[in-house]
Amino acid sequence: EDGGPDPETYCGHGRGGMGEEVERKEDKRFITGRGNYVDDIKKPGMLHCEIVRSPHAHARIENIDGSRAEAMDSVVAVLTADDLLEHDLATMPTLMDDTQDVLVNDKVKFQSQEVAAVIAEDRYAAKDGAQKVEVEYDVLDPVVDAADALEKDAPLVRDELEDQEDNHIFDWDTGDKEATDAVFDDADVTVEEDMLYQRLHPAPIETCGAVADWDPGMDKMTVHMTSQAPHAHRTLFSQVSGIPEHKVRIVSPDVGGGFGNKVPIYPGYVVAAAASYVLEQPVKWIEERSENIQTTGFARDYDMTGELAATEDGIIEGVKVDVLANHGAYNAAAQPSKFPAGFFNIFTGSYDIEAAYGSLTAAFTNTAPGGVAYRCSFRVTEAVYLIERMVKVLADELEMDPAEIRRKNFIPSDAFPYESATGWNYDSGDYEKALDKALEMADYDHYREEQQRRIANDADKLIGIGISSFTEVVGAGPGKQCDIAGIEMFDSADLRVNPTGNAVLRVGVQTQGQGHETTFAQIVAEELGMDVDNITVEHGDTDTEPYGLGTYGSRSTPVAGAAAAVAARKVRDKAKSIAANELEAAEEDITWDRESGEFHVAGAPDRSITITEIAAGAYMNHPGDEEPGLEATNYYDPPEMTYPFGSYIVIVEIDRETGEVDFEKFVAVDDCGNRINPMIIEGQIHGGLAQGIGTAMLEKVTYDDNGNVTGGDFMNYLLPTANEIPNFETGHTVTPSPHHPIGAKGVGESPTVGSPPAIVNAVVDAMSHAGVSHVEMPMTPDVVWETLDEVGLSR
Ligand code: PCD
Repeated sequence: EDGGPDPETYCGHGRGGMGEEVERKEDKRFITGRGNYVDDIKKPGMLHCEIVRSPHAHARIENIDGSRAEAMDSVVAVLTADDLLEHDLATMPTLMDDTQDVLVNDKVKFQSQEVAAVIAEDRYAAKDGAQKVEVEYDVLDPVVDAADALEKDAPLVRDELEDQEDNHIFDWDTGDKEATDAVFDDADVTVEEDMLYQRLHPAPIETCGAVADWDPGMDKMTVHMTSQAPHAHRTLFSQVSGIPEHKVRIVSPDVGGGFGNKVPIYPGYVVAAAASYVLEQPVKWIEERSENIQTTGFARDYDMTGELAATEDGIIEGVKVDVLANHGAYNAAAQPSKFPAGFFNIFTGSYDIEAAYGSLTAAFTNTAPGGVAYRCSFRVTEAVYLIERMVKVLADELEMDPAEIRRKNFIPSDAFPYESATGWNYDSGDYEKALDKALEMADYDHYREEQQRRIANDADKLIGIGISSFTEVVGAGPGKQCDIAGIEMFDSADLRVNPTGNAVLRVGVQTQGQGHETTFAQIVAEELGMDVDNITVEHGDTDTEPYGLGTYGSRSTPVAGAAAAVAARKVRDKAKSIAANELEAAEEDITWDRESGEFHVAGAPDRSITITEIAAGAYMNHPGDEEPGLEATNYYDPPEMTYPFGSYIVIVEIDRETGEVDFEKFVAVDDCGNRINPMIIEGQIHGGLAQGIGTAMLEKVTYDDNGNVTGGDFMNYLLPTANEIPNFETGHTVTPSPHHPIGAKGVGESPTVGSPPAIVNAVVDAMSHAGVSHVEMPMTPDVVWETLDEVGLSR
């Protein structure tokens, strides 16, 4: 009756349940301009906050003079670290146990760091005021590169920390070094490649912002803010401010994209709250684009060396990786506490590899803090890039077809649940099936022939074919393994059915565009036999929603989605007893029919009752031995994570004269287990592939030697536009998660995780006959042309 992971049970039944392409409920307000974002919040007497930022990457503050700003008519206050110190708000904890200045107290550690704040009656005055704040700096030599930062005489970024004598943050390792070394010693073949996963920025359309409103009458702080994790932020806010948690309300209204950027707490939020507390008026802080790129959580910046050991016929026996991670000026990477390198140790990927060893060193530099999980379940993206690139390097070394070598090494579909060499428990997978489907969709053999033909004819345009057969790990908890700042990563759902037969589902996760108002309603529709239009999904208000850890790491479906299904089943159980009462039958004799969504007396299908009639019964004629009402709550701690996977095939054409790369074909086959809404999934894939293309072809946050951000705006940090995005051909296979109540896995991040190696593999593939083994991202035309030129392929 419970459906469980068996995909055959689900078919939506015309009520908008599982698997139906229900139109997104939230789009009505989005496309009619009725969205409600933080900057839409306007409160009576609201003031505006502008942050004064350091032009230097590394400098001691000698003096701050705010008098010229304070003298302006509409400027209400100028705040510095001294003012915050009075309220014990000058620093805040990061999500990785470090302490970050809210406003710089002594030493600036990265360009554009927060130095002072100007509060004014309108935004223009605040901006004008900020320009009038005079700060004297004693400029110091910065260090921006992680390798340089670990040199002996490097400038010390964190001299305020006791016992910190260099820029080293931590060393981490995983796997069995000895066993892996032994495999490498005996191997027929070994390959090695250096690759940088460059610094990226998540760059959501909506920047970060907050409206803080301290109510001295209620002793209550309400903060509307751009949050991917409202409850976790409430707990942290309470800890930082000392305001008891039940007197803090975080509201995350509509969020214009998160992508991991809205998981950390930023100084701007705290400044707005502090200002509202001191001035007893609401204070709004909204970031500009360049402030968002230059100061809020960046992603990646992993400098990796990968190695594979294999037999002559291409069986991979061992993998090794060494990483140098640039964490910026603070350790604020926002990983689950016990995972300093996130889930990077999934780097054995989709392959059954005997031995694996990984090591990593993290360093402080004079750059913005970060290392957030940008469309990435905590460093999975870096791990997938590493292994999928290395498999291509090995295939070239052995002159084997990259599809063939993958097939040889896949974890076989009957080996699940599978434990990897670094200790991950994969729930389910059928990697060969997804690859076969992608090969067919891509017309692989044809393009291989075409590639050879072009080489033979010395054609002006080369063909390259890239494959990535990735596996992800998404859906953190389990609580025993995963926590954020000590709070276990469970999630929650609270379902209340009204007397008239419709329902409200409240969840602890927070949508940022993913369509939860639709898909979560579909889960309930499926499990209760209710029409999807009769279910409203609420999120993002800590005063009303059950506690949850928020949306990132593609965890909403695996964790809160499971909670929603379990809550609905609890309601269904209670509904049975009401049905028995209404139908004057014994409860044991009541069965629920998934297809009709009705409850009936076993053996007498005509004696049936709908969930709407039951809802009325629950309030108007409840059975004597039950409480009135019809509702249930579930806090779901997943037994394991889920492991979505897929195979992507990218076919590029490279112009030997200009180095320009054109996408000839882009095939993406995904498997996220049972699918709730195929149309929403398709949208997720399209968006994520676009971000993968940005990663591979265009995006990089760059710094000069003085620590100036040279890629800190959209003129220099290039996002892909419709012009750069090809037509995607998507496909899917369905391998349900055996432990998820509805057999679903996450999918939101798969395309961004899986596509960059496929794209790089394609570009390399076009030139590998001439000896190219790697091209660094972003593969702009100049980078590609230089590579062509080095191997004598340029025109
Ligand atoms: N689904 C379905 N089915 C399945 C799965 C899934 O249907 N099987 C769907 C759901 O329900 C939703 C979606 O799809 O609606 C997604 O999901 P998931 O995978 O679970 O995820 P989530 O949690 O919800 O979300 C998250 C993600 C992330 S993570 C990111 S980045 C991104 C993505 O999501 N972001 C975003 N996507 C998106 N979209 C949009 N529009 N926006 C945004 O912002 Mo991180 O970690 O944060 O970095």
